[in-house]
Amino acid sequence: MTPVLYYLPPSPPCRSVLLLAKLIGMELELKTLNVQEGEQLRPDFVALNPQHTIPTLDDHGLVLWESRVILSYLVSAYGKDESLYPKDFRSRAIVDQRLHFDLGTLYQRVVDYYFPTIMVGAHLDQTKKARLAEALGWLEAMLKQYQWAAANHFTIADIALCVSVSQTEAFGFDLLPYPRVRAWLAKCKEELEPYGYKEINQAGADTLSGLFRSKLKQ
Ligand SMILES: N[C@@H](CCC(=O)N[C@@H](CS)C(=O)NCC(=O)O)C(=O)O
Repeated sequence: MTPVLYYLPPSPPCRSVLLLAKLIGMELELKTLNVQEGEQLRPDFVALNPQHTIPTLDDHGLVLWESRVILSYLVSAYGKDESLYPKDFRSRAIVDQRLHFDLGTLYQRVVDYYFPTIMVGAHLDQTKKARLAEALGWLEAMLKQYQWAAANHFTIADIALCVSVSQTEAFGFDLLPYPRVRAWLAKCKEELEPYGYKEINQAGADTLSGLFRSKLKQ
């Protein structure tokens, strides 16, 4: 049986899972859950994932949510080799650090700055903008270490971070002060191009950005 993914195309964490599935060449049975219409609150879905977030993966009764955990699980379960999520514990620790940085800091600051406008048309908050700029500065410093975000080869940290930074770019955030981030983002786009980058990630980023801009005008 094919693993089931509950998702919505423009959702950034869902996009990272879709990109990885294409990259490792695995099938997913996609079930759309429209969180803008509250479908995630359906009792059958809450019974599966009490936190009612997408993406949620159901792999033969193993139910996982939190996109970065889904990424590492899918590489372990379905990846052809370990390079995307190295088994060596020192190498893996760096990938995990970048994934946690994305979850708790970078992507969180993207959400904090942009989502109040998307959700309720709130004005943009300059303090939150400065916090996002600070997080991008930290990523800029991290990118000095390796050729990619967490190693000298492409890993799942690049996928998660690429979704966050490309969303920031689509929202129109000024990335000029971060030359390493811009060069790395261009490399990620090239790397993921054969795996549906435009259809999966750019299209979703543009949809969310369109929503943001429409709310900004109101
Ligand atoms: N940290 C989570 C975030 C998941 C998340 O918040 N997803 C949103 C859609 S982008 C959602 O499910 N919202 C509906 C809800 O929380 O009820 C991840 O990376 O999977």
